[in-house]
Amino acid sequence: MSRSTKATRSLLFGGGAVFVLFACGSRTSLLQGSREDEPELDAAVDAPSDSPADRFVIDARPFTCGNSVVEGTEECDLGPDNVDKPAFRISQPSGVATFTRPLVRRKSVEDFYDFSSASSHTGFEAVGESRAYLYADALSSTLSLIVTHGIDSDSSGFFQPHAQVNMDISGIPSLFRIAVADDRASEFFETSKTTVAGRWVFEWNSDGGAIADLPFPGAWKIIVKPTFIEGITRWSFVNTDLTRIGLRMTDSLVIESFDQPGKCRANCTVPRCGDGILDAGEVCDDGNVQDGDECASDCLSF
Ligand SMILES: [Ca+2]
Ligand SMILES: [Ca+2]
Ligand SMILES: [Ca+2]
Repeated sequence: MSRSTKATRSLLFGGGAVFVLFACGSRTSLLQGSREDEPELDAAVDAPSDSPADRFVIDARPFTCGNSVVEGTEECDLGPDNVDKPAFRISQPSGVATFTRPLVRRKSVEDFYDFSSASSHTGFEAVGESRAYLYADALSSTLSLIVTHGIDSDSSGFFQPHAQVNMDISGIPSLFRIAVADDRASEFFETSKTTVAGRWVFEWNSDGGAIADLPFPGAWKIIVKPTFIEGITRWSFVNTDLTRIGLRMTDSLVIESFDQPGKCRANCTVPRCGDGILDAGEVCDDGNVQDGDECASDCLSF
């Protein structure tokens, strides 16, 4: 079998589920990288013809992301090495696993936490619920982990029953600081250079705290091991789009940060700054490479 015939057959019978219909002239892009290998194919497309049927070529060859061949609109295809590698991932041993992004506000984590009346006032508190999330301060491009339990009854009117929660947080990069300990330092405190413990008892208010100065971007893996003793019946992680991801209360929460993007995503696109996806190694990505807006042109600061 000739080289060009073999190449053609691999395109024709590659097992793909996607068919591309386009006019001649697009075909060069479909064969990107193989022009030198297949002069006959290009010549057949580019040669002028008086036949109406030849002026519009319908190409119905299938292509498949994941077959290690760059075809059609694919930017890359590394076969089994295609991988999604966004900046943050959360998971639990019992099953939940999803990519996530921090909440972003233009205020310090202390101002966002807004501690008063023995409680946080972030707007994400809920009766009987413990919540965790990553928080990015757009003024300083710094990252924090926030945990809160329950709600302030004075300001919300909701009654938080008597509750007791313990959390043991490990794997914290060693330059962290406890930015907020709600209510007091004896309730949320360092137990080593990489571990923090929370021991909270509360009623009619919330409890929790914030761990600040996490490397951003960074490569780390923080594990939050909770013990819900009483008064809390739900645990969740809050996404940047304010969706709530339910967590199993008897399981630990694993929060991972990545600083090295993959070379090719699972959908055969190349991770890059400005594509609107928060890839590993990026602090932000607002879909452009311009300064002076929500994210700097290099995606490394807000
Ligand atoms: Ca492919
Ligand atoms: Ca990106
Ligand atoms: Ca921008």
